Amino acid sequence: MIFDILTLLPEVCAAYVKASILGRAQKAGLIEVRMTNIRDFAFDRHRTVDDAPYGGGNGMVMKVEPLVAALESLAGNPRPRIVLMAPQGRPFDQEMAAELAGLERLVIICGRYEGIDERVRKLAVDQEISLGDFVLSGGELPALAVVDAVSRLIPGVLGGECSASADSFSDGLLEHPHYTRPPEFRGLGVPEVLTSGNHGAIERWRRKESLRRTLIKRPELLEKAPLGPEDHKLLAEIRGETDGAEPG
Ligand code: 9D3
Repeated sequence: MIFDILTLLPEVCAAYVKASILGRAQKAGLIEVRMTNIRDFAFDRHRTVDDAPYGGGNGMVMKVEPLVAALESLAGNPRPRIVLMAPQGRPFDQEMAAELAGLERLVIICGRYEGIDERVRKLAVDQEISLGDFVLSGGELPALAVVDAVSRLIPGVLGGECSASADSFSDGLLEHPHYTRPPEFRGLGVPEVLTSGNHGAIERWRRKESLRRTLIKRPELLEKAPLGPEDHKLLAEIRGETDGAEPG
């Protein structure tokens, strides 16, 4: 899969790609993450990419011409999907990641300043994606989050150590607690079942703790999660227990 990130901070994006699992995936030829510097498509002597808003007001707006020229520099047949990272977009989730992972190419526009000229949206943008309801300084971190989440779903990107389908959220639940050595730390031990060697009991415990965490921290996820009869039994057990010790 080929990702094109249109940004005013290509070095920031490149550094993350290089230092992360994405760099390995790129070396292995599984993905390609390309950066386009929007400023390279500015047309004046000062390489201007922003301007004051029509109608007045604070802040600057990203100009339409450099952005559209940058988009048009990315040849593509068929035309790739073009998404804009924007606070008013649809909140990103694992389902969107899975849908995007089915594409051969994805173009991601990162905004800076107060926003982009609305005509970019009208002319070129297929989809707007937000990372959530908080204010960042630009779309670069969200774009990298999308590239990361989508890449993890491409076969081979996770080096077999764990498949993305075993991840939290792929089954709609939060993950169970994890433990590794030492067996005791500052008076805190490890649940006995995990050292019992009883793999059936371990699986049952993990499923139950996944359900417990989801019930306590993100109860709304339980409504969408595909639950079986065994899960409902475990949930009934959990609801019958007095000790629900999980930090919110
Ligand atoms: C004072 C500025 N804004 C009103 C709250 C508008 C605004 C414009 C541009 C706010 C943030 C930004 C830059 N953010 C993004 O480009 C962005 C973003 C985000 O800020 N939060 C969550 N997801 C995203 S995706 C892109």
